Amino acid sequence: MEIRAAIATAAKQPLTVETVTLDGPKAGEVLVEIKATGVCHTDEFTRSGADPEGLFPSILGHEGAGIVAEIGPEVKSLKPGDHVIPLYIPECRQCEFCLSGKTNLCGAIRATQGRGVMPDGTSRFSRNGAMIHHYMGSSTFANYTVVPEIALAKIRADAPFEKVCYIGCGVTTGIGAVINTAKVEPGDNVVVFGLGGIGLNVIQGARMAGADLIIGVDINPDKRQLAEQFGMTHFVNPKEVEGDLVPYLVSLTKGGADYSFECIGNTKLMRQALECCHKGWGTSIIIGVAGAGEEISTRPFQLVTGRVWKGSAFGGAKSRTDVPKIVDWYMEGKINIDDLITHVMPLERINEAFELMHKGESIRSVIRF
Ligand code: NAD
Ligand code: AHE
Ligand code: ZN
Repeated sequence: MEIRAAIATAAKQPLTVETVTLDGPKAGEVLVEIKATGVCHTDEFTRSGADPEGLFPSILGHEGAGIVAEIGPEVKSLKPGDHVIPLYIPECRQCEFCLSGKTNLCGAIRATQGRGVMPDGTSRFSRNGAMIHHYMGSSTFANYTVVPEIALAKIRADAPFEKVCYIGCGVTTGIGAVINTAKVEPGDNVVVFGLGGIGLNVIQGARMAGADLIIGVDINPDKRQLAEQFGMTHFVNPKEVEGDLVPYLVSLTKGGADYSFECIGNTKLMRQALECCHKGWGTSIIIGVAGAGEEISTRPFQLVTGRVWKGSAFGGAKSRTDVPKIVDWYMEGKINIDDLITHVMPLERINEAFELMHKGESIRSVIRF
């Protein structure tokens, strides 16, 4: 079939919205009509050329929601008409990772996903006969996409696509990092580096968990008001701090954070996020994605003296199991998504979403098909 998609033709180039050929679903695959998709900083990370796994040409986007249009052979858990959210971390419930109970990183199709193809090693997307890569197993910057059955969460039919698409990455990543990865408890002090589409959800999760101090760190003072609305108790602009940021944060938390979260992708800030943690137990969660070749460092003494470095992908959420529950939380008014979606636009204007992100003027831009 002919579809409309935004193509990342080469690193650093604007996306081009074109007609693309999409082959139908093969065994274990599902054709999804995408109704809405958010634009996450990770899409920009890959578009920029910083992603060591970045492939071109490709159809980016991994924060979508839509309707099952057709199922391939052997698909059992979904039928046409079901409402779904594509999952860049699937949940096969059979692999070593899923069965371990220790991680949400399903290993069933990660290798082919990283090569920009479906599990059988081929792509469903092409243009003038030339193959276009899939992205993160999702490719939601298109009005139709093909996704493996194990990478789709079935959600309730009354949930609005242009809101719950954000659960496909940012909401789950931020809230999940607090609840699943850090396991923040009432009274904990939390420091959040980066108050964008992820960091504000970390703040929302920290408030839900009953954190005491919720300190937000960002160089953009315009992020302050929304962060306070979501539960931030103190705002720190590093540009306004005299001297080093780390001792300032340790002093503000009276000894160091119980938990810190890096939601930017800056390795220098990852170090600061670790070192502002409390001696003996403070844990720092890396959420931000850093570019090819970048490495983190600290004095080993920081770990010897009890600080802990952890990472979190998709908020540690078991995707097919947890995403429908988070959609329920939204529908029951337990979490706020609406105020984080600052811009809605058609696919043809998708490059504006990246410009708004760069100017620091958006939290989430959503493409509505
Ligand atoms: P965003 O652009 O919405 O937000 C980034 C924020 O960081 C902005 O508010 C910006 O002002 C702030 N910032 C930038 N440089 C800073 C600095 N030097 N000091 C303090 N603040 C600074 O991005 P996002 O969509 O929230 O994504 C954040 C990061 O999380 C990205 O690296 C993204 O790739 C990553 N991410 C990871 C996962 C995961 O599962 N681990 C999921 C989604 C996104
Ligand atoms: N391809 C990059 C890593 C990108 C990355 O870390 N992705 C996160 C999700 S970001 C969503 O916005 C993730 O879940 N990673 C787990 C995984 O298996 O990819 C690189 O550095 O190679
Ligand atoms: Zn994302």
